[in-house]
Amino acid sequence: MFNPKMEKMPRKKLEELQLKRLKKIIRYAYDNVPFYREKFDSAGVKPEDIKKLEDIEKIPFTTKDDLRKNAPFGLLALPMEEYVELHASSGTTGEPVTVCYTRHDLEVWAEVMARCLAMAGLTKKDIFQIPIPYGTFTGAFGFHYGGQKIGALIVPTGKGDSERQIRLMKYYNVTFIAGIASYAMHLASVAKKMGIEPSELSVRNGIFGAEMFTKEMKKRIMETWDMDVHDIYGLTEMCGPGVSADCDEHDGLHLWEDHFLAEIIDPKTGERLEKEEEGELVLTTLTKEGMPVIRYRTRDITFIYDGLCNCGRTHIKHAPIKGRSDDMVIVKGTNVFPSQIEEAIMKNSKVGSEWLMIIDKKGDMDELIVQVESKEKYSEEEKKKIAEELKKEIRIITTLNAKVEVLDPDTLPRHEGKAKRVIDKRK
Ligand code: DLL
Repeated sequence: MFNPKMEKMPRKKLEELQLKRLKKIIRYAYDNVPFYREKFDSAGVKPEDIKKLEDIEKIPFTTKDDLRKNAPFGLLALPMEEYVELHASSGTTGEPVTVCYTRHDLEVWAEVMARCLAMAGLTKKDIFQIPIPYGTFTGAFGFHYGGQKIGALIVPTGKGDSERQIRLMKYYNVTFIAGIASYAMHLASVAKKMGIEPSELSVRNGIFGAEMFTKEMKKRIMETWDMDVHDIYGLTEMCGPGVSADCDEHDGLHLWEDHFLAEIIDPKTGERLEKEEEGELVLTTLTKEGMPVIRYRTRDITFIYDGLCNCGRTHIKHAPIKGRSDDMVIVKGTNVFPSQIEEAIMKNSKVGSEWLMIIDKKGDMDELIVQVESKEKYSEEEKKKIAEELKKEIRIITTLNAKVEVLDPDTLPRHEGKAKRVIDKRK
């Protein structure tokens, strides 16, 4: 563990610390950010009304729209000269959101990232490759700062050029990689084309996130690379990657509660849900001084586990993110998450790792088309057989009758950033 004292802190002490920090951050946001003062005032709540953790429910939510309307610098709590770095969200769902960090904020980010990386097995003996663009996207810098804090040797290969990534991985005997889940599979297929078996490289651990990836995809990455795979979650609004990650139990992600306060709400009513109940994750930064974010609606769907983890860490765990509530599509009145489609198709050993779901209208009816690459080039007859198998599995998981098209390898578009899996032509 990177910080055993904090990671194993007894629950009672951890909750006392959270309450102390919550009171402080609410007061701080009220006094220093006009947006929060107005928001709290219009809801008739004052900082002194926060007496216990549950009192956070009295405070209104903050949404991505609020952050956009006040972008780029409208939510800063301190004078400009206090800030040393800026990042922005990837803008997958619209205008990017900008966040500014003070030195203290960067220090907290490095700390939570170091905890996640150590949990995934990173040590100072590792050679750690970061094949993520270094830019306004938070990914690369988060892994970089956390890796440096641990003392690993970082190989900052940055953006793109997959062949170069593989060449350098081999040349430097890289032992640990980080990145975006779908890119790990893309790198593996590039390595194979170069005549290199990914499992024969020295990479033994990987940590991936930034997009939903199912258990099935995780298993594929593990097998293809012969490495252990950890899931890491985060979002620009909180810091970037580093909010949570999974331990060696591989059953849920520990969320660093000394820095983030988590709630799960019903996305429709906004009401607070109990542990084990699935809903939208709402997060509050407890220690951010540059740009505190209070009761932020992440749109990410998950649930919080009840009970403590066998690994000894006391911080709560949440289930792997099922998807974003805005990723959910309604097809013929049925709610479908891309993760359900991925779960259904990745079970089939003949399909590759690239896939796409397209929703269209056929007359008045919705039509769900799933395109998926096969692992190898198959005959038309064989492809039809695979399509039938996939169709059956999709029906079991979603109840929907999809049209499945099995395509040859390397036909679907590749992504160096987050994968785009859904095209809704009805919009
Ligand atoms: O994607 C931060 C990040 C970089 C996390 C690298 C992990 C690794 P944003 O661009 O602001 O930040 O996007 C945040 O990505 O609200 C989720 O919807 C999604 N996301 C992030 N991690 C995961 C994950 C980065 N492990 C948005 N599983 C979040 C599923 C994830 N979705």
